[in-house]
Amino acid sequence: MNMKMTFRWYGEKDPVSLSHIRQIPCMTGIVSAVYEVPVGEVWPMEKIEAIKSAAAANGLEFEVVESVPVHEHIKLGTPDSSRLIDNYCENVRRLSKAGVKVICYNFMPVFDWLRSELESQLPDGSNALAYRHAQVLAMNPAESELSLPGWDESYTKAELKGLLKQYEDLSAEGLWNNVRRFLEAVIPVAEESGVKMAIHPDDPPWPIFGLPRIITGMENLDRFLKLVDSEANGLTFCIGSLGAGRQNDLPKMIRTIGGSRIHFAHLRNIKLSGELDFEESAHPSACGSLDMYEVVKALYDSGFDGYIRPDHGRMIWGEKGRYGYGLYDRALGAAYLTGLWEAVSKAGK
Ligand SMILES: [Mn+2]
Repeated sequence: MNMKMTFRWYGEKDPVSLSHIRQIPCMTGIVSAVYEVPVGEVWPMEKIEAIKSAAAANGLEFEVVESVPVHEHIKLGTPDSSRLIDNYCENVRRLSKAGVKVICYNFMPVFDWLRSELESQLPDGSNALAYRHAQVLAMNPAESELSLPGWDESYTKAELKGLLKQYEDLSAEGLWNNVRRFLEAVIPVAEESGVKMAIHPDDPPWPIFGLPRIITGMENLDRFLKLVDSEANGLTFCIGSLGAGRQNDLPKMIRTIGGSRIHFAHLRNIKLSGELDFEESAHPSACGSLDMYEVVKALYDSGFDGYIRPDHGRMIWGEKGRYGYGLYDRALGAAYLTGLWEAVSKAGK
């Protein structure tokens, strides 16, 4: 079985260069996206090809996209969503033409992943992202200045308020209906194109700011996979997201779902500090609350042959950069995960 180790790259503006990424041992490729096109529009082929060429010039593949964002109107199911879903399908076709095999996306209303602190100090002097529920409850989502990598920043405050208002009438069941409509259109195109769709779980896996969240745990993942029962309808198994929910037994979930529906794994560790509080930690099991060995073993035993990437890292050694997406700690994470995979796969022979 062939796991491929990959690394997220935010394009030419990313302070982490491809020439540095290629020096991480056993790195096979990058995970990236076209960032300059507004959400909902079709990505120009030359922009997709440019990422591929830049990666190839550094000996790296570009087989995983994270993300092709889903327009809010698709999640809301507004009348123009059919046109937006058509555009989404066209992006799947174009990415397939450029050799992309897996597309990661999420279905979280308005806000992507959420943390309350961007530079939480750890005892060793490094800093990391943290989520403290009491701080989140105190935030006003329409006024907050918080911004995290990957968020759609194109909304003005007034538009954001309008969007939050539109969501007031959408229940969790409404969101389920809209994700089913999305899958029923996109998955057949993915099948034809040889692309695997891999939804990212909600992070954290519970509702925030009164907005519904549904990709949260075993029962809902099972329901999601059955909406369109195809290998092309799969998961990004992000353990830092799912693992924040104490009820989620990650190795058991991986074994239940099976490797054929997990196309991409985000492997990082978190330290649970309260019922709904956690901070991000270094990747090794000893540094956080998640058993990374058992997760990797469950992936291996389930026949997983997709892509793995280290996920958010701490900021260490004085590095400045995108929160969670510096070079050094993610590179340490990649090396650790490569070692775990080697150990598990050699023991499994
Ligand atoms: Mn993730």
